[in-house]
Amino acid sequence: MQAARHGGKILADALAAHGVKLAFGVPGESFLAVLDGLHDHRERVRFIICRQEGGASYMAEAYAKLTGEPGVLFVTRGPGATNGSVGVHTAMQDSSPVLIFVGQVGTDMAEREAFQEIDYRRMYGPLTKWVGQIDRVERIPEYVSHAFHTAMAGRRGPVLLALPEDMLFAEASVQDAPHYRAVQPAPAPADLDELKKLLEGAARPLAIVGGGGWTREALARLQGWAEAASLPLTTSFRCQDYIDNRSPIYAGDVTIGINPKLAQRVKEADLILAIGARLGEITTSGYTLLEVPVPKQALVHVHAGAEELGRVYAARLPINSGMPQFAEALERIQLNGARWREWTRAAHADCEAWRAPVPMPGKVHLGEIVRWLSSNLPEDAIVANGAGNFATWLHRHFIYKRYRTQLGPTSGSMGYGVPAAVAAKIAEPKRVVIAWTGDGEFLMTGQEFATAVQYGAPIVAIVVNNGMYGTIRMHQEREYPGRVSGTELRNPDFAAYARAFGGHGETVEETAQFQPAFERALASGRPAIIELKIDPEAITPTATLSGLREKGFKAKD
Ligand SMILES: Cc1ncc(C[n+]2csc(CCOP(=O)(O)OP(=O)(O)O)c2C)c(N)n1
Ligand SMILES: [Mg+2]
Repeated sequence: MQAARHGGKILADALAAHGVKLAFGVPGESFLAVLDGLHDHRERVRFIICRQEGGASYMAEAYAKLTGEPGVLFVTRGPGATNGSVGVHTAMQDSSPVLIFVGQVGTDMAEREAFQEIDYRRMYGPLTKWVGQIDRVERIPEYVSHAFHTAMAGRRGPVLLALPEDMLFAEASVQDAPHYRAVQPAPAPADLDELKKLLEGAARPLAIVGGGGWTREALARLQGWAEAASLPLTTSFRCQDYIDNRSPIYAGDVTIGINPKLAQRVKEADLILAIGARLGEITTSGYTLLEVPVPKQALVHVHAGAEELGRVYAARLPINSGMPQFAEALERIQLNGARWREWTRAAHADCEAWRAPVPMPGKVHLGEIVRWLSSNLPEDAIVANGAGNFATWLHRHFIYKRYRTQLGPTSGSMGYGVPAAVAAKIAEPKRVVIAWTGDGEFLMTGQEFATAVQYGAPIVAIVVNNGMYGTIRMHQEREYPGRVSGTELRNPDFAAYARAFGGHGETVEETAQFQPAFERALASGRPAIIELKIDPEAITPTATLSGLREKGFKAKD
C-alpha cells in the first residue's frame, strides 16, 4: 500500500516517473502544492522560473522541438493561462508535444466566475489536442499518463490539464503510472508497393519534408535514401535544418517568399512526396502551388495524424505513418534515379544561386553577417528566431547542416527567438545558441534575458534594429504607399539593456564590426545582446522601402 500523498506531490512524482527533466513556468498561489511536490524532485526535475508566461510557454515548446521530449509548462489560473497561450498555439501549429498544467479554482467554487476562473475546455479547446480537468486526487496518475500519451501519439501536440486547488491539497494513496510509450503508426506493405509504382512512373519527382515527430536518425536515413535515388528533397517553412543543405539533392525550402524557380519546379513536378509536412498555407503559397482539393501533381502525403490526410488535399496515395517508421520503410524501395538526375542537379543549382547574398543599402550587410555565422559557427550551433522580415535573411542565406540547429515558429509568432534560445541553452549548455531577432520581436519577450542571466545560460541575442515593425511597413507600402501608420518604433539602447540585466552588450554599425563583437560576446561567458543598426531602407534581402513605394511590391520579393 502506497503512503498517502497530497495532490501536488502525486503530480510531481508522476512527472518524474515520465522522465521529465525540465519544466518551465511562472508560479501562482493556485498550485502551491505542486511547487511543494517539486521540491522533493529538485535534483531531477528542474523548474525554470520565467518572467512572463508567454516566454515560459515558448520555452516549453522550444524544449519539445529541440529534444523531441514533451515540454512541460506550469502557469497559474486566469491571467497566467491567458498569458501562456501564445506558446500553446505555437505548439499546436508545430506539432510539438507540450503538457500545460494550469491552476483552477476549487471545485467547491466552480462555475461562479470565481477569482481568475476560466473554463479551459472552452478557451483552450481549439489550441490543444485535449483539455482535461482532474477533479479527483486519486486519478492524477491516470490523467497525467493520458496527457503524455495524447501529446506524443500520432501528430504530436499540446495537451492541457487543469488542476482545481482543493484537489491538489487533498490526499490519496495511489499507485504511480509507468513511463508513457509514444505510439506511432507505420506504413502498410500495400502502401509501399503503391509508392514504389508511383515513383517508378515519375519523371520529375520532388519531396517536401517537414512537420513534427522526426529524429536525427530518421532524417539521416531519408537523406541517404534520397541521395542514392538522386531524388530532390525540399523542406517546408522553418524546417530547413531537416536536410543537410549542402547535399547535392537539397533543393531549398518551400516557404513564404519562395525562390520563384523552386515555386515553378513544385508546379512542374509530376509527383510530390510530402513527408510530414501538413501542406499548409505557407508551404503551398496560399494553396496555389498545389490545387485544392486535387493537385495536378500526383500527391503522396505521408503524415502521422490520420485526420491530416484528406483534410485539404485528396492525395493519390495517403499514408498514415510516423516519420521514423516511414524513413525505415523507404529503405526497402530501391530506385534508379537516372531519369530525373538532371532535374535534381538543376534544382540544387537554383537553390545555391538563390542563397548567395545580394547587396543591400547601408553599412551593415545582413546577408554577409548571416553567411559569416553560417561558415564560422560550430555545426551543432542552434539559431532561434521568431517572426519578422529580419528572419528572411537568416532563412535565405544560412546553410543549415544538422537537424535541430533551427528553432522557429511555423505559426509566424513574434517573440519566440529569445525564450527559445534560453530554453535551448539550458537544455544543451555545451552548444552555441543564438537568438536572431528584430527590434519589435525582441521586446515582446526580451525580459526573458533575465532568465538567461538567472540560470547562467549565455545565449547571444542578435537584434536587427530597423526602428519599425518592418514586415507590416512592407505590406503597408504595397497596399497604401507612403501612408506610414502604426509601424514606427522608438527603441532603447539594446547593449545598455543587456548590461542592466548583468549581460554583455555590443552595438554594430558596420559589417566589419560584427565578427569582433560576436567573438567578444561569446568570450564574455555571459548572456549577450548584439544590436545591428541597419538601414531601414533594406526591407527584404532584395527590396528597398523606397523601391516598393515607387514600383509597387512584387510578390517575388
Ligand atoms: C505575436 C505577433 N504579433 C504581431 C504579429 C504581426 N507581425 C508580423 S511581423 C511584425 C513586425 C516584426 O517587427 P520586427 O521584429 O522589428 O522585424 P522587422 O519586420 O522589422 O524585420 C508584426 C507586428 C505577429 N506575427 N506575431
Ligand atoms: Mg524591425
